[in-house]
Amino acid sequence: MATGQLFSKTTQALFYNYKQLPIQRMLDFDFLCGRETPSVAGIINPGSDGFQKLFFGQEEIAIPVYPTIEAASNAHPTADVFINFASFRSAAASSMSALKQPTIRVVAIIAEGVPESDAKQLISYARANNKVIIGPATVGGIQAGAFKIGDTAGTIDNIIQCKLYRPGSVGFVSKSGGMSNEMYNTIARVTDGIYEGIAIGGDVFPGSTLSDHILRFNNIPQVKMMVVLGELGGKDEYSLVEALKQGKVQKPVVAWVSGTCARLFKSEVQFGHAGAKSGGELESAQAKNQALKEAGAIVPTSYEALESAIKETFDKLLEEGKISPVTEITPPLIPEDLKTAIKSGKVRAPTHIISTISDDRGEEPCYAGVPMSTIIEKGYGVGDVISLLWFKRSLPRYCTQFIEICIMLCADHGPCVSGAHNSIVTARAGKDLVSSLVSGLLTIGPRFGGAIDDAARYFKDACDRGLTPYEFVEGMKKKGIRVPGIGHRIKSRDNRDKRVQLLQKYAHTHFPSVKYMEYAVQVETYTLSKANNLVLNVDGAIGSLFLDLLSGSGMFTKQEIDEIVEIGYLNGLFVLARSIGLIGHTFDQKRLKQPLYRHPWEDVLYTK
Ligand code: Q5B
Repeated sequence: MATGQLFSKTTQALFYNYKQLPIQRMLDFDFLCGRETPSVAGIINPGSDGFQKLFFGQEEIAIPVYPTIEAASNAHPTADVFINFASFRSAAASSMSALKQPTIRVVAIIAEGVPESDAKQLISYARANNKVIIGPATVGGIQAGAFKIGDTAGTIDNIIQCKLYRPGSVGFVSKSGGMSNEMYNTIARVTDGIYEGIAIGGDVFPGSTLSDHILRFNNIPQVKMMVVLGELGGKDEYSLVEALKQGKVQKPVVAWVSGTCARLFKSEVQFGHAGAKSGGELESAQAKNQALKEAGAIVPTSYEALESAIKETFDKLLEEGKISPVTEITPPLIPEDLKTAIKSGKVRAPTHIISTISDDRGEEPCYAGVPMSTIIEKGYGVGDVISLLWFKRSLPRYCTQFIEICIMLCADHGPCVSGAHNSIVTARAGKDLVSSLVSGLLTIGPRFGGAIDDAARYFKDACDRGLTPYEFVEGMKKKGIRVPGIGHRIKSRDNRDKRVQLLQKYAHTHFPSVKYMEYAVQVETYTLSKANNLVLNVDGAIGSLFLDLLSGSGMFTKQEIDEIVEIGYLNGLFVLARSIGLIGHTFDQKRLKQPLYRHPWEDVLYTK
């Protein structure tokens, strides 16, 4: 392993796999330390690219995302740390690929369960190429006030409590990531704090060892003493014993190997880590503690005594003048996330949208308060769903059936009408379903299919005001307005629209009153006296009958009826219904593999 510093206040990393929380924690730590640049230069999210928005203090920044490790390394040649959040299945391959990048110097592997044979290969490649691996099965490491790997040291509160936002004098290395959090706290209490802390991970074959890091700390002038937390199992601690014996470590080392309780068990014990199992006597915590002590490390009598051993060692260095007091600083406040602040009741924020018809937040979606399961179990139809989502209430069955009849009757009216024609031409131009559908829908308006609302408005106004059909039609003529709901291109007195007749028949049978429809028929009688094709059309029939439904059902107040008519709900019925036909025409053209449509010259009058 290279001697000395692994990280600095300008170190940048490439982060493998997009994990929002650990990346945000790194950036929050950066802000706390007063870093000028974010410590994450780029994110590798295999197969995708673009940007991810994250916070750097109060500012939102866009961190670039790359599909490959090569692309990220090429784009960020100064980012020399690779933080690998791949799962154990792909961690080895991605780590090897990172080690092979000339720009990458340190690889941290977070995944647990990396196969030992893969770990050995990674280690031998790293050693041969003078690179450093931290992990696998690690939380990572931290250089106080400078750089932090992923979730190391936990929450921002913990980091502040452990004073990790500024450097102290203690180099710390442990196997366990969880215990390192505990130790950061202990060290902060009894010393001037951590300079650097590394968790090497609990696997049998760690990428870098306890002694690798102790020897490195020994070369860092700012580190004045070291703390080591080993654990039973394996022989890693003995390389530290050797280094101590050979006098390679000149700074005081306080060490403890945990797992002394293993002897209380009759059989072999496996602790949390893959490497933490009581093997032979040599691998026991007692033997390792003894060997470390004999080699010159300061080894307390128990874990409980570790804190005072660290304190005594630190105080001695202080007395000897080997440590100058740290200048305390107040770290900046990390702005709280809005979501967290709202959850804790500290702030309130206005919403941007108000919705009253549906709710998808619970166990099942609700339409106007009616759960989806009720809709299915009670056999609701499309008419019921429309009444819930459009009118926000459950209408009587005869009303919802009327809605369904409207939808069925208006679903299509052949290929020659405006909407179908447009959809057909669009589909034949090779456009997709949505484009073809929308192209057809856009023809719906005052002349074609979209006269229902106006028909309802004008019939209601005229009927409520008691105008005779003559007064109404002639009044409209004076204003230059065609009566909406009257007239048809192919239907006439002698060729009545069957749809209108069916709707009228249904209403006569089921509606308590058909006052508005009768008024529309009187208007039709008058317009037919003017021209044969001025029949009550399907828009006029639906418009007038819906007025009867609204006023006769007893489900709407007068004010609500006025609002429905004013807003204009009823063209929605034609839009919804005709979508069915337009989609059908689109599929039909595609199925028939129809070529691009071109209108024939003969059908155009070319004139000047
Ligand atoms: N005149 C529908 O007109 C059409 C008059 C009128 C007074 C009227 C026309 C109209 C109102 C809008 C309406 C819905 C454009 C129709 C639908 C769905 C569909 C479609 C399908 C489907 C037809 C000839 C003479 C002129 C006009 C006068 C015409 N309408 N006067 N009130 N309403 N209606 N739309 O045949 O004196 O000669 O100048 O605008 O309700 O869209 O199947 O095709 O399911 O897809 O082109 O059913 O009636 O008649 O324009 O040549 O007029 O009658 O002023 O008088 P036409 P024009 P004048 S249902």
